[in-house]
Amino acid sequence: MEKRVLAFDFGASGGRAMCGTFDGEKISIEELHRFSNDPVLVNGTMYWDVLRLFHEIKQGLIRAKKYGKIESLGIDTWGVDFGLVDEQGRLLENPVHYRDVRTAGMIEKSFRKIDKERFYRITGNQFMELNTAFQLLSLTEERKELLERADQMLLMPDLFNFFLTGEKKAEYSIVSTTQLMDAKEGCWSKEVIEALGIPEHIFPEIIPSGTRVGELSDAVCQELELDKMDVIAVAGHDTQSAMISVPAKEKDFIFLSCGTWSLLGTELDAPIISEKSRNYNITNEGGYEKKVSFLKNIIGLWCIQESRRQWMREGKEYGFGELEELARKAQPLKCFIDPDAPEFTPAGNIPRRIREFCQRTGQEIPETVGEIVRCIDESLAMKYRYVKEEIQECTGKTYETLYMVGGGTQSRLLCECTANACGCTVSAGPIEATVLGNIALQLLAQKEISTLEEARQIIARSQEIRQFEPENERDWDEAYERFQKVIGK
Ligand code: LRH
Repeated sequence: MEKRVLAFDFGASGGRAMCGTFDGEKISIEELHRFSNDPVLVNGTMYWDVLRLFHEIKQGLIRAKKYGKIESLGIDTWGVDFGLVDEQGRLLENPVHYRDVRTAGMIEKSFRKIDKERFYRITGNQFMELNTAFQLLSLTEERKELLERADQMLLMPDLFNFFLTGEKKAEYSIVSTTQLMDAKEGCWSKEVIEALGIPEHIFPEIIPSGTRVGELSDAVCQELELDKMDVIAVAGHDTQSAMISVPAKEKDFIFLSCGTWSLLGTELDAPIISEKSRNYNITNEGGYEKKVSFLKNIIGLWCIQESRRQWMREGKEYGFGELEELARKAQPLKCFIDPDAPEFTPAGNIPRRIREFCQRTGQEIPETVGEIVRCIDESLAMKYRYVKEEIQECTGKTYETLYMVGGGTQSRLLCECTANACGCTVSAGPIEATVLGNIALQLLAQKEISTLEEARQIIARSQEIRQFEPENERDWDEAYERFQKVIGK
């Protein structure tokens, strides 16, 4: 008997409703609804348009009616962002975008309240201004009255689950992106929360990834004329849903989840929290069965996405395929950026910032569109090598194959550059890693699939996986020396 479930996957620039059908062997997916996610800048604050996004969930539910019985639905989103609701469950204001400037300087401020080393030792998280901890810290400074009115803080997937079911819970994987979780205990860290002056009562009960939150509320069912349906807290954090889809058979592997962000790391049974991992600013994030992703957040295809928007603002429209063609024609290994340099995080004129970066670091300046895109792809690949080496140093292991999953694997050029830079085999796919992981977690929750290993095998059978072998290693090794200088190492 075929089983059908619905996966809603929200990224920073768009979302989709997908129907997953499991026939016992493979999962097939069909896109029911696709929509953009457009942050809205109002009076200097960048918000997520959360009600519009909820409207899009409803459209997905309506479109899924054509299938008849659907077993459940699951929602995954980007990490760290949240909405605050009052006791009646009313949203107090629109969730604010993690790229908003309100967190500027908050990391340094937090170190006056809690010792940096202790902060890392408890949470095991990479320090990034966008983390929930620093967003909430900025509220304690600037918007105390808002926090006073808040009953619960609901992270994005939890907020949507609440809108659908009325249940206020915090799913484990998304909680692990906040920098407010005790990484070893898997609970909210009282010590960190108190030190930062955040009211403790706003943090909901944590539930494991892949558990049932509840069912669609009467109000939603009536409005949309739907039958009741289970809502499963999948891995609410998209990266952790994607992790389910890594087609590795070996226990120790290195993965790269590749979308707007690049998340590169390995899977562990327990967190690594050491001086080395703190110095390298590597994060421990939690997933299904409390597995730990020991990884680094790297600015990913964001630089290409935002450059494309810039060219559009200048009246020139390019498809991603076209950008790749132009990049292929450009001279290889000409110049590099540090994709994680602070100037590349905010939206705006990325091509100009890239030129400025190259000029400042005494390199040749990329002029054409193709040169810019090539510079981004090659710099990302070099950064992957750099982070892979850091991870290896921390775990004391070496990895022969790098498993790339997610939308970024559609770029052959990026896959090739990654194999060349890292000097190892790249296994690329599935493209739809997050959606397939979301679906598999629902099937696991319903006991249609028994284990994570089985889920990984089913997914590997369900979508194409390609292999890339390194080439021109000598040129890339030489260029890596230059790259390291450019990033100041
Ligand atoms: C990727 C991601 C990443 C970070 C960022 C904010 O989509 O979830 O892991 O948390 O978004």
